[in-house]
Amino acid sequence: MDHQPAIWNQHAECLPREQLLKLQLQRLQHTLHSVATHVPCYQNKFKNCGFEPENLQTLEDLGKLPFTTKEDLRLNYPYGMFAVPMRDVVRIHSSSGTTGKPTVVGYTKEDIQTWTELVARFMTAAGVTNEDIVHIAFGYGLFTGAFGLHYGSEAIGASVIPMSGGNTDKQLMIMQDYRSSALVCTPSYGLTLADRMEKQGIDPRSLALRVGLFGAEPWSEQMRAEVEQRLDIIATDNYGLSEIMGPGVAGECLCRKGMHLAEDHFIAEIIDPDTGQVLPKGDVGELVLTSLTKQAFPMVRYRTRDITRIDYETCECGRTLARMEKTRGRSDDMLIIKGVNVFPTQIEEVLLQIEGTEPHYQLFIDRINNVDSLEIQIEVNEKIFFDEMKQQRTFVVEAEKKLASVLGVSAKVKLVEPSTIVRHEGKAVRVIDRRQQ
Ligand code: DLL
Repeated sequence: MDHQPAIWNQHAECLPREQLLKLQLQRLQHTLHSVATHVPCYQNKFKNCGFEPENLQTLEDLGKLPFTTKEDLRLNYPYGMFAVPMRDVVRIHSSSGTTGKPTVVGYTKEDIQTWTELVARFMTAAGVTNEDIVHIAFGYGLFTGAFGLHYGSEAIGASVIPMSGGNTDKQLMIMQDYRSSALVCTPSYGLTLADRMEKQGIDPRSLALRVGLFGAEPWSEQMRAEVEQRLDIIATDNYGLSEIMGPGVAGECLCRKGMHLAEDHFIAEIIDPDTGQVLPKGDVGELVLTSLTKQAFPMVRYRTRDITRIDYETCECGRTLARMEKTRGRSDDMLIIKGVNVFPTQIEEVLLQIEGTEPHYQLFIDRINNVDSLEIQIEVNEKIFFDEMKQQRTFVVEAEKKLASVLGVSAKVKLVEPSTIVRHEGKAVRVIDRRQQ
């Protein structure tokens, strides 16, 4: 490594493992007490397996507790999983749920401080300093991406440009004029910016941009190489999910050999997604996370559905925190389209509300000029299919509007004749993902 950046919190990020495990156990006991006292969902879960927080003597005992899933969050919508009264909650964010209702998460003042600290950590690890001008091109709103990186940047003392998403030409103008040096967005939006720059004849070397902090969607090493070459930057990866906090759960240092997990705030387990068994260290499986310091929305053994592997070797950068590999997919059917989480079941629900559609549909996902596109082919009844063009058009526009409002991402609707979507004997093949990450 030719460049050794500062460490944001040397003590926490380089703790000897023995001390880290001790700290995890203390914090875990505290978290279990909190949820057992304040969250009925956990009270029931613990009662059903005869568990009392006092019984937890070692970190391994955590493996005896039941998992928490998105379904639990759905059943307790909106605030049922909160462990503090609303007067202590200072922020609410949310992300897509498996059905119509989103997942709602909350933060206390201290939770926001922890979040800020953890984002500042991985941004520092990626080389961001108070000299940087951080250009945030995530959408500000219920999504955790923009606010998370915003607070982290401010804590570092960098100058933040809260640009928000979209409006690519304006992004480029600001990037040129304001001399943005660190770019924050999804990797695919990074490539969209590169495309537009090429079209406008902007030479990336004429910009001040030097580093990119990309996250919120899966991307490959090939894609990283392309982003780096076309934007003339160093591209780093960071991972998180709303249920656990948002960005800040894990992030790469400049060695870029996996994302350092904030293990002093979360316990990571890898399980076999089919059996739920905890797998030995170093195996590939589904990541399960338990929060250790969160107050408003603690999570015990949350199934992230992300498939990965964890490396416990100390990194060349000196951090002792374990590193998670780039995710290798999901153990459920969630899709990430333009950085937005989409479940096929959400689409099904919308279609069920539209008269004239059959319960047969297929999603085609492509990446055209580095932008994800979603086409939904829907079987409709004969009447609609053979309707006048104008009526058909109205139908399509209505369906697209409804889908966009529920999914948070636009989709092109194509109507197909009854019985044209291939029927499979086993599971229906609903998703044809033609993107190459
Ligand atoms: O995407 C939080 C985030 C924002 C992370 C900005 C990083 C940067 P959700 O919208 O709840 O939260 O989506 C979480 O996105 O379970 C993964 O499947 C996927 N994901 C997030 N980061 C990465 C990444 C935010 N670096 C879901 N690589 C997660 C691959 C990622 N997948």
